[in-house]
Amino acid sequence: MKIGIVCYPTFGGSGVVATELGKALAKAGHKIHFITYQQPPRLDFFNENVFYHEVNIPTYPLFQFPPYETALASAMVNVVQYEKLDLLHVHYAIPHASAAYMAKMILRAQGRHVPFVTTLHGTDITLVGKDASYEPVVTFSINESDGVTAVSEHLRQETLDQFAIRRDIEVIPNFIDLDRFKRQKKDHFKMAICPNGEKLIVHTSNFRRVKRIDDVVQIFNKINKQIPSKLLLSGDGPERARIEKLCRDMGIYGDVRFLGKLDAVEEVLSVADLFLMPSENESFGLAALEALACEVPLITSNAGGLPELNVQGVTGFLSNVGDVDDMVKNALYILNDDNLPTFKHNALERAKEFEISRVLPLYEAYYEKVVRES
Ligand code: GMT
Repeated sequence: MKIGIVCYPTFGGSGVVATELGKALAKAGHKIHFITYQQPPRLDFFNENVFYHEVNIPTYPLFQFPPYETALASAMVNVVQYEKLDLLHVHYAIPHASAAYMAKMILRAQGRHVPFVTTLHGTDITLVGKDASYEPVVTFSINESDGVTAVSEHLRQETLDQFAIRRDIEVIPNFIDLDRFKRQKKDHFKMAICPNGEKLIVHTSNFRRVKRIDDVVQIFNKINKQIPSKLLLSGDGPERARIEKLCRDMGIYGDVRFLGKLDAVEEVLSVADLFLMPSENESFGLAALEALACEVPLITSNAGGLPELNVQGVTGFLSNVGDVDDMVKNALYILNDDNLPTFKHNALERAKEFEISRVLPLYEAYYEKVVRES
C-alpha cells in the first residue's frame, strides 16, 4: 500500500510509534510517505520505500499564530494527489485528524477518495482533547475518521466515556523492536556512574507535570537511604529546571544525573536496575516497554493503561498515583539481590509480547479493512 503518515516529530511517545511503524511498514514493502513539519528523530535511515515531505508553514505579519492545520491539510492534499496514496494514517488527534478530514473533503471535491485512520495516543484525549476549546473538533474528527485506533483498552474506554463517539475504536498497543532495544554490555558506563556498586535507577520522559517527576525524586531519595543508588534522568521538558532545583535543595544532586534528550536511550537502560514511571496518567507507557525490553523491572503508578503493560509482582509493581511509600517498599523488594534476576528475566519475557513483528500485522489488517469498507 501507499500510506501517508502524519505525526509530531518528537523524541518519544506518539512520534516514535508513528516513525517506527512507518519504518517497519517500509521494510515490509509498503511505500511510506511521512508528512511532518520536521524530520522525526527516529527517521534516521535510508530505505527505498520511505519518503519525507516537510510541511511548509509560511508566516505573515498578520498571523500571530501561523495556520499550521491549513498548511498540513494542503500538504496532505498534495502528497495524496501526486503520490496516489491509498490511505492516510494520522497519529495524535489534535490537529492531525481534523486536518486529514479537511484534506479528504478537498480531495473528494476533486473526485479522489482517500480514507484516513486516526491513532489516539493519550494526552490528545486525556488532557488536551477534553478541553472545551478543542472538544467539538476532536469529537467530530474522531467520528469522521474512517478508522480509529487507541494504544490501550483504557484509552479506548476513556475516549468512549469522555466524548460522544458513535463508532468502533480498535485497540492496537505500542510495540518494540527487540533488535534495537536489548540489554547491551556497557559495564564501563555502569562503573563510571556507580563506582561503588550502587544500584542504578532510571526515569525517561518529556518532563511534563503529568509524569510526576517530584515523585521520581522522592522515591529515589528514600531508596537511596536504604540501598546506595544513583538516579539517571533522561529527556527534557518544562519541569526539568524545577526538578534540578529540587534535587539541589534536597542535597541529592550529586547522586542524580540529568542526561537530556538521548538518541540511544537503550544504552542507558542497558545498565539500569529499575525504571520509575509514577505518572498521573499514561495511556500506554512506551518508555516503560523500552525498559522492559532492556530487562529493567518497573515501578509504576496504576494509572491509565499501565496495568495492561506492567504485571503486578511479575515485571514490577503498580501503586496508586502519589503513593510514594508503597513505591519505595516495592522498589526495595525488587532491588534485593535475591529477587532482581527474576524480575529482569520476566521483564524481557513480557516485552516479547509487544514485539513489532506481532503488532505490525494488526495495523496492516486494519488498513486493509478500512480501505475495503470506506
Ligand atoms: O508521554 C508523553 O507525554 C508523550 C505522549 C505523546 O503523545 O507523544 O505519549 C503518549 O503516547 C505514547 C505512544 O502511544 C504512550 O506510550 C504514552 O503513554 C502517552 N503518554 C501519556 O498518555 C501521558
